Amino acid sequence: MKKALITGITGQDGAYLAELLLSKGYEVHGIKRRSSLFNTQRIDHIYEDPHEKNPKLHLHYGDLSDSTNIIRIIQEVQPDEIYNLGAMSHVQVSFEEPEYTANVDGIGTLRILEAVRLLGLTEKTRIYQASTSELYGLVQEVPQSERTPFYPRSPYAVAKLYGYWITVNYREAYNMYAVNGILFNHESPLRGETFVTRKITRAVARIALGLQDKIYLGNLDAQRDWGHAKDFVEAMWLILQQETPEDFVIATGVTTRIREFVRMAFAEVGVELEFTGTGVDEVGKVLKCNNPDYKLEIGKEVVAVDPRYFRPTEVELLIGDPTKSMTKLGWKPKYDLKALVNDMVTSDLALFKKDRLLESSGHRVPNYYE
Ligand code: NDP
Ligand code: GDR
Repeated sequence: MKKALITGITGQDGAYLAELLLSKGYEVHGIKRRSSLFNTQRIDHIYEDPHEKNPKLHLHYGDLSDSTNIIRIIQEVQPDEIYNLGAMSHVQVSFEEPEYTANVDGIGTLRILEAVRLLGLTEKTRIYQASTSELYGLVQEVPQSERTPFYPRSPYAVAKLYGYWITVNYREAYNMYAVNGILFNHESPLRGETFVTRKITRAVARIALGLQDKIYLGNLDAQRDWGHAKDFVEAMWLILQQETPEDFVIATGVTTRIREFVRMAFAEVGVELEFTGTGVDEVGKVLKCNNPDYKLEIGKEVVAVDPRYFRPTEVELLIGDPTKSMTKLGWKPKYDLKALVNDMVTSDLALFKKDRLLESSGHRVPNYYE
């Protein structure tokens, strides 16, 4: 039985990857951070009582900023595969926490590689580094492939640039199976609530159910190549199963503006939007409401722009070229953007119908604004 260690197992990708590896018969170990409240909601459904015989999923307390902790866990687990998914992953927050981001996303990667080397596991342990399309930053060429030059545009992307190159360097210097998956944006019902897609699908569900009036967003013109996280974790696994270690771009090859994602999400609840105005004065209003369950007034303003969500430096256009992963890995996504949006809105509607029920029976349900 193969053993895998996942950093960031409590995050979106960690949860889907853990599920995938368990289904393939792996023993899965994950690193979770200590927090003052339970933080394992995304994996609770696959976590067994540790007192049961032979559990297949094991959790270890740890942090990518703590090298002794990382060394100890890797020594104990002796993993065949490490998926380094742990990171301060929010681009805008990285402008507010640049040093922490560099430590965890940049040096954290070095800590994993160096632990494997120091423990004499270079031949046994394969390492996957969660690299990102944010490395491309300011557009150099489109579509972006494994050969496109990098131009990072945020402290997050600069930290990930270090993670990318230190992974390449350890592969070349020590002959390790250490590889980068350069993944374009991927989303799901498990996506963190402050990333734009989930912020939108949550708001659409809440507005349709009468729990919220409108959503405030930042740059509506940015373009992203969005896939489904379920498809993308399959690619992570494939990248570690090759004969020779190589880096791969994982993307759908289709790009869409934020505004269009908003339109598609509202369409899922039968609401047609009309956008008027430009820049900070742009608004989205209800043009038609075709679903009798959701009584939204025609002309109601449901989308507005708030400049606090603008970034000091923005990545305007991402569109990936997945040719190499499709030909060499045989990887092909099952979800297109419409199916992704449908999955997310359906899930958020179910979530907030429960909230509405609680509210209607007198319980106070908190909302989290970002
Ligand atoms: P999430 O933000 O959902 O999850 C991040 C995970 O990292 C969480 O488990 C988090 O723990 C953990 N983490 C944060 N800080 C630390 C730390 N100091 N030490 C150990 N663990 C830490 O991200 P995703 O699942 O979306 O992304 C997974 C990885 O892939 C990240 O590295 C991200 O940068 C990268 N990536 C993501 C893409 C995407 O579109 N989703 C695209 C390309 C790359 P906690 O739950 O306690 O916060
Ligand atoms: P991104 O994702 O920065 O691409 O990083 P995010 O969803 O945060 O932003 C995408 C684009 O939407 C614009 N935007 C907004 N973004 C947020 N979060 N909130 C808003 O209100 C808003 N309005 C407009 C942004 O300006 C941006 O252009 C994600 C993360 O998962 C990274 O960890 C990962 O590496 C990259 O994807 C690939």
